[in-house]
Amino acid sequence: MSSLLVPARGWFRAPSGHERTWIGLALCWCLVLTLMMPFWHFRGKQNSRGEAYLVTPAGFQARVDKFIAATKVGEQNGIPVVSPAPGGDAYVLARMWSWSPILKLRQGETYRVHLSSLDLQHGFSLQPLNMNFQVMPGYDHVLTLTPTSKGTFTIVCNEFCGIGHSTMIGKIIVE
Ligand SMILES: [Cu+2]
Repeated sequence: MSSLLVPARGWFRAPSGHERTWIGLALCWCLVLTLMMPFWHFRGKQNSRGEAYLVTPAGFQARVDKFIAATKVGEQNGIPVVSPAPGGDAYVLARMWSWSPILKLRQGETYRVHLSSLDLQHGFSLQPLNMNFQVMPGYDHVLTLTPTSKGTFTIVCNEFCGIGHSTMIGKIIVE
């Protein structure tokens, strides 16, 4: 019952001793993490430069269709596999609930990877590297990307986008 009652006057005791130390440490760590966000923006090699352009979903779809027609080398589970030219443009289109096409890239080459969505907001999360970018309808977000290791990388959607969200899985293959 006591939790339903107003606490007695004078209940507050200012932190002291070890409690004060721990609050101080936690506060300092909050400040360090806050400063690391802008720091990694400039220092890290894993960040987007924020290059983005306005695009209509239909316009983006048309560019992706053209890209797939020009670079298709195969198909996996009905999703086209493409091999874009090193140094050139590549496209990944998000929609409920798939990523298309599957990119086949070469290690050490640089690509301009365009990301956009046909319907609503999705999250491009490249695993196991854990690189994360927002994918918005109406925006062509360009990542300048140079794969440094070979293998198969999975793209998972990390913005909840409906009933099929957890099955929204794409792929980038680096050879
Ligand atoms: Cu999604």
